[in-house]
Amino acid sequence: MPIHNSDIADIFSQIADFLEILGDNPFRIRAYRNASRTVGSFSKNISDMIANNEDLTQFPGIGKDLAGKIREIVETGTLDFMERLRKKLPSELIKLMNIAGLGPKKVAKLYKELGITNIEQLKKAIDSQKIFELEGFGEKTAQNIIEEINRLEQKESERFMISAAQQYAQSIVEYLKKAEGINDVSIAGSLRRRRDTIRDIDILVTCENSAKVMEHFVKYDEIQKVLSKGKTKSTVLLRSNLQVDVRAVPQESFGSALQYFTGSKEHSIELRKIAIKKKYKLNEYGVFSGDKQIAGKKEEDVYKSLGLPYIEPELRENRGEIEAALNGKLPNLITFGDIKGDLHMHSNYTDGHASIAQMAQVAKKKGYSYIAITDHSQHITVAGGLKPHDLKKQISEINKTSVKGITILKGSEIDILEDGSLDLPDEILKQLDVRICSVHYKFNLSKEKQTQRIIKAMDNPYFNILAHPTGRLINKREPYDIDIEKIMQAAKEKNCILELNSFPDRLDINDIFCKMAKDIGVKIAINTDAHRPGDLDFMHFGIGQARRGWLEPKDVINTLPLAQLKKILKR
Ligand code: DGT
Ligand code: CA
Ligand code: ZN
Repeated sequence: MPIHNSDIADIFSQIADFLEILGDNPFRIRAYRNASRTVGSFSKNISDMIANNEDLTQFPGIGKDLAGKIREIVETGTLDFMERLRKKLPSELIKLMNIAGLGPKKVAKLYKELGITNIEQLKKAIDSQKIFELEGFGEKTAQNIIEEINRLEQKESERFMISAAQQYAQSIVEYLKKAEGINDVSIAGSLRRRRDTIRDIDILVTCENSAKVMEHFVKYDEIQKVLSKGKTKSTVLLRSNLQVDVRAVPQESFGSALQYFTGSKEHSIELRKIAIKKKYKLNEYGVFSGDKQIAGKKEEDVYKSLGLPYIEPELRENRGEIEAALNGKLPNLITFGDIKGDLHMHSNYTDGHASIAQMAQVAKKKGYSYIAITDHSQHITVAGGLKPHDLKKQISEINKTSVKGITILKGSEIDILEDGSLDLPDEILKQLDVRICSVHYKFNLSKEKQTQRIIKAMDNPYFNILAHPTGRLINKREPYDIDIEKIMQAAKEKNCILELNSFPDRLDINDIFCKMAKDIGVKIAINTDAHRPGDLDFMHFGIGQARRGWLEPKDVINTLPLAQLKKILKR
């Protein structure tokens, strides 16, 4: 495994930190800090020099002892001395050093003078004001520590919706592209895998001079705080509290770095097992046979070298994709281009903000050949739900409206009432092309009752699509208690469809349930539930999630041409 100069520098600086906490001799501590600096600013690749048997002691600042330690790091990837020091310290204590503003000196003081080894004890010491007894700990430091602890704790729990993360990431990508000497800029991590929520944004770049790119990055004007800035990696906190990591990687390692930092970790671990079987080494720098890099520049080649076809990022969750790849059974994932129409949207007849014709025009520009207008039914008064009489008016307006090149289907989003009946009489339901049915109240029924309520609704022959089937609102509301598998089985038997609602705070059903639906054989409609023309763009989030759920065009009804779609909607 190639060890970079910065890895060696990190180990020496880690040792200095440990020694400092342990109260070691200041000269020794300084020697390790200097060594870290010397190695970090070295212009040649030390791993290569050692491979060529060059004598390191010919360089200023590197004595025999240090040269020996460097050799040990290059050969083993770590240093026994560091590992031994690490064992002497409580592991929680090492975490304390992650609190920005608490360097090793301060952590050492807390440990030695107050016996503090973890965050809980640190909080107590601040509450009881005991911390002020220590030299160098004033009101301001305490304030900073508290803020930083809160931020770290919040960060553990808080995940951003993909829509927000995507927007922030996109503008940072644009900004990074303006840096001098920049080559590639790519999003990695959970955002590239299109997860519904994102903890932090990972971005990779290749460039001529990474220090300059980092300099440029930390000047981005949305930044609240620069958490760390190095030559090849920087981490910042945006004003929105979203954390962004940018890493510069060598061009010849770009593909493997992209693979590694796209993850998921579980997927990469499985890949590494395959590499080991082939007697290769796989890491973020490349695929290696002995010391020779056999792949790494391109992501495709990383997979190829392991005997695998390319695996799309959305599938990389270790949910069977590697086995499928080995057996030539990867799904032919759906793309936005497969979508022929959107079957769930609202107009200004209810809580939407645009006219029927406006929605149709924007949909037409997306290349769709049909849409369905599905305004709410009467029960949901807060959304201005339509009484049969109003819906009839809408039906006749749709009959009269024509937008060239796109068919407007007559639909409704009908409440499923508590007893499992539908909120509109059959007499009007039968005049519609598409009926979307949803649960909008009484979320707290027992699992059995809620499941029965929905299954009973499907007995109505006009029931087409179960909208946002679990009712979750990301970060706001848990799904209601239902037996989703039973509902899917019922839907399959009765030729009903489940929706994948693409609204970013819903993304309902989720990726796991998409795959379950596919396995059960129940069809999906990927809809936006747009309330304004711009919302029609949410289709991309739905597509990302559908891909995470292994969906193919044939699993999704709104990939069908209109005539075939109509047949399916007839049940
Ligand atoms: P997130 O940020 O929680 O939404 O999810 P990710 O997947 O973006 O996770 P993150 O940001 O912690 O790390 C980004 C990627 O880096 C992750 O998907 C895989 C890779 N990675 C991070 N830590 C490890 C590790 O310990 N082992 C391996 N193999 N990969 C890792
Ligand atoms: Ca991440
Ligand atoms: Zn709706």
